[in-house]
Amino acid sequence: MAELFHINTPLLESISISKLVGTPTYLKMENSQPSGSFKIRGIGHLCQQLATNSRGIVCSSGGNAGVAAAYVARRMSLPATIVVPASSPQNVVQRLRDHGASVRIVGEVWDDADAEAVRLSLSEGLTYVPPFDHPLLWKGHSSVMVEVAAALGPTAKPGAVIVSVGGGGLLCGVVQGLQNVGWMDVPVIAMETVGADCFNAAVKAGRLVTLENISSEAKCLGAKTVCRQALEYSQSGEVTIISEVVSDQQALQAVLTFLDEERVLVELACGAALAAVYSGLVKQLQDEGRLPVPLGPLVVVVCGGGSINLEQLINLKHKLQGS
Ligand code: PLV
Repeated sequence: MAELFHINTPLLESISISKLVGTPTYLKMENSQPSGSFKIRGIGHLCQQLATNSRGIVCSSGGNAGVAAAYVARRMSLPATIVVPASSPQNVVQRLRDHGASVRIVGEVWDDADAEAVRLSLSEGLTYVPPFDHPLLWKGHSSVMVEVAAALGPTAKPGAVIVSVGGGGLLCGVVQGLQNVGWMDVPVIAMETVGADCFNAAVKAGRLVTLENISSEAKCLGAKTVCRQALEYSQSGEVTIISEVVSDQQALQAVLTFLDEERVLVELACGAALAAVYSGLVKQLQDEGRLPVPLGPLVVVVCGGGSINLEQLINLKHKLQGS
């Protein structure tokens, strides 16, 4: 069996969130992956399938996919080139270099960096590693739900699973994981921020929508177009996907509350998922009859993310809250 790069992360009950929401709430701590986010699950799997005889990999990323790709490439003794947009913070670029990756900074948003990564893969004969749109990524990500099912045991079933959506890779992986464990009747709450809401726009329009720009500060949710599979799952009727959008302010408040209550720092992309509980959205969905009352245990995928440190958190707070 191929070596795994990701770890089986803890599933922790949050007493404060459980109290707030009125149902036991479990945090799947993907922030504790070796690369700091869930991305290593899918990227590890994809690289093992596609890159064992490669002369090197090239990955486009808002940050976290790149760190996962650089980590995996180092473990596989492959050279890695990571292409990031100018919006990726310096500490992420430094981390990529610390993993031995060569970093190119191209364009303003992920879509620009991706075009360059595709070009490089063709011109240099490198294996292209996409951050969210590939069946091998979704298969790798699906292990997150298999672990949740094993940790909760055969008698428990979640009332809902909450995830953040950027390009939709995590969402597709979670849906496949639900399929694998026979939980297709568990609704998924898919969270985005205003200005990085390409999935919500697609769901509303009933077709893929390309955003004009990414105005959210949650740059790691900043793909302009969601992957087709995510939209197809939402239209398929096989699974209920509730698409919701929060403001950057709500995502930031969630990051701050999570830091205070759970003593874990995550980036804004992850704050979008946490805002579903902290901003009262779950309660609102129950009031609207879109989630049952009482609700079974909630599972929040704490997707993690390294695009944050104390200084950036303080800057974001100034920018978004004016304090
Ligand atoms: N981030 C991607 C895409 O960026 C990247 O390159 O790292 N939570 C965190 C912390 C993330 O970094 C991402 C994706 C997501 C959630 C959303 O995952 P997705 O793209 O699979 O929906 C532009």
